[in-house]
Amino acid sequence: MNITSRNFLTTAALAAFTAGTMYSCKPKNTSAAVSGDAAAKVYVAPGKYDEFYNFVSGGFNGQMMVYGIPSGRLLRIIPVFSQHPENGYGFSEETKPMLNTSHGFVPWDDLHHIALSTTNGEHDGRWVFANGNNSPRIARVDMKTFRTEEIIEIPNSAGNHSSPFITENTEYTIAGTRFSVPIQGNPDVPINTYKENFKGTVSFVKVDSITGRMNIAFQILTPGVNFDLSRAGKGKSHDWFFFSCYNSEKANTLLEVNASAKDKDFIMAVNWKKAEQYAKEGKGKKVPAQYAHNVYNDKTHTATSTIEKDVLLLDPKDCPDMIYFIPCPKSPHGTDVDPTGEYIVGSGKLAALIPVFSFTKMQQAIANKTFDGTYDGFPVLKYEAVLHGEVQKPGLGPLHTEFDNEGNAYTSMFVSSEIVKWNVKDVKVLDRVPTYYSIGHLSVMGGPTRKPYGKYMVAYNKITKDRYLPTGPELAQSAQLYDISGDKMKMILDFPTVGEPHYAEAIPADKISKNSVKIYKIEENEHPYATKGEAQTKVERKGNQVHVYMTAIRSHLTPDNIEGIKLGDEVYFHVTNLEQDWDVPHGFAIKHANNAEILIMPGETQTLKYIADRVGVIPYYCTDFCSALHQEMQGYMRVSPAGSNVPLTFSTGTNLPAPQTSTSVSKK
Ligand code: RUQ
Ligand code: CUA
Repeated sequence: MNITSRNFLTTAALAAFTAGTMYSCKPKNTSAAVSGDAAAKVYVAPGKYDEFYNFVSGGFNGQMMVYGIPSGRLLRIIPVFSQHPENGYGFSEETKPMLNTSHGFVPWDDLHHIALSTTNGEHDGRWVFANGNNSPRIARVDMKTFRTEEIIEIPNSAGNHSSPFITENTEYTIAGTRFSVPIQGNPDVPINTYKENFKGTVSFVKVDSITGRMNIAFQILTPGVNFDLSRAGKGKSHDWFFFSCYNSEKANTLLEVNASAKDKDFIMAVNWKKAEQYAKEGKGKKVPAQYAHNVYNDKTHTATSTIEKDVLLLDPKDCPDMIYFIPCPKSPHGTDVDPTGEYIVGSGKLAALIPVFSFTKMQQAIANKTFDGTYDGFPVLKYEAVLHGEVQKPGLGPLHTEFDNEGNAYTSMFVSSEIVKWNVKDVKVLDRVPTYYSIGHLSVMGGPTRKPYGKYMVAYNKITKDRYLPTGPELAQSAQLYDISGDKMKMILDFPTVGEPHYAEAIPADKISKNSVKIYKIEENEHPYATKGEAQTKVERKGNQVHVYMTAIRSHLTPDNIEGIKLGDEVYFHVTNLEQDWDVPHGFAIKHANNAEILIMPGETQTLKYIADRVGVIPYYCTDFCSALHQEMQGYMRVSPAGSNVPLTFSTGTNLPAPQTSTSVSKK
């Protein structure tokens, strides 16, 4: 390619990216895209279940959504990195620590990618990992409870985009920094000293095979590029991890031009088995770092946050034969490994073709030292020597590739708004379908595993424009479902999503549904403020803190009359839901509380904090319509002036203040 034509492609593609309005490439006739039997294929009759759970990232809403496939019905929003007033996540005293970081409480993040845990490269139905892109974090959701159980912050990282992809047996979940920054040493350097002072890292977070507990095993210091995405090897490539990187130019300004100057960037191949061994042999260095590690305990129903103080850093200079760079055309976004583990696909956002690399050839090139110079001291493998083939004229703006169970690949094309199906072996294009519009990620059922289920594929689109009824300037993003069981891909459903979906993964329903937790056993509740029966309800004062040990059961809160609260008191309502029946949560809200409600599951205890900032009688009530007498499920708290001598009392049903006991007497 000569300079002029290369520049032309770059400029045109860039214009389309920045403006997002390259309509000449967009499919025009949207109504003709759905065939006659589409409705029957996605119809899940009322009362019937979907075939797949689909875990979808929420992007800038910071949450994870669960949809049923093929119906497209939204089943659940799982709060992960953002506070969720609907159930009190991040508002209750128990869940606030989940959002703690080394920078304090951070109630939001940008969640891009999902990784379902696997054993031998196949879904095992245990955990869902998710990345926090902005304040670098990885979260783990338990598939038994659909709750976020753990969040670990990633130090020495600035934008955790290349994450939380996992190795075949979920040995590790990884985190590659999107932004390179000054790491270690003095961080206060001029920005234009990028080339000398900025570095990247990729982190390997160990996942305990029994409990799922995460711990940063080691970080690897890398050249100051931008890491975009990554995938672990499979089968024969099991020991390797592949990271796409752009900005190998190391630009620190106007990246849309300056990070697109070179013809090729890289896929960085890391032999993580070697890295693991080097770490074990003491090749790494413990460096000071501050990061939060937050864990939710299902027995105490409470999260704790611990600030960790150091991390093991591997400098590749001390670790030979661990990292190789594979040249990859034009700012690769996705790098994806096929089910056999032999083929590695690089999707260069600005490239006019899709390169497919061979793991076998890569191993030969390493053995024979078929190098094409070095990058920052790392051997660069010769492009032609590791290339299996190139998909010619696939479309414009390739982003991500997924695989089916029949040797086919599906690549999303952002600029030309389409999905292109091609054969992995002979790299021939087989079919293409439009998406509406500007697809980002796509998800084939089981696509990243060793045994994809195929059958359906979902496109996650960035722009909806005319797809749904207008809703003012802000429109929903869209997902589109395709039937991929035949030779031709067929669109069968179009549904709006919550937030901006990036990656998603689907898993057959029965791998999860049979293990779903229905209640928390009240006798196993180890919450320090649990109240396991109405007889144990009480109100205790400790200085200006008042602890209300409250219970909820259809259809009353105990106690429902509380007096003796003083202006300025901090009142903690520890509400235990005494129900032991599936799907009977109770909610708790108190007028003017400066947070949200709490929604308490059967057998669980949750705490809402209330600052008594006004004198008066303050109502509280159950927020979840739990019974015919739900509207009666309410109570009053009396707040008196600071110096008042109204005694601390509580009652339910007696219409009298309860007799004062030693524990409930106000001590002055
Ligand atoms: S991204 S649309 Cu995964 Cu953040 Cu590709
Ligand atoms: Cu409990 Cu409504």
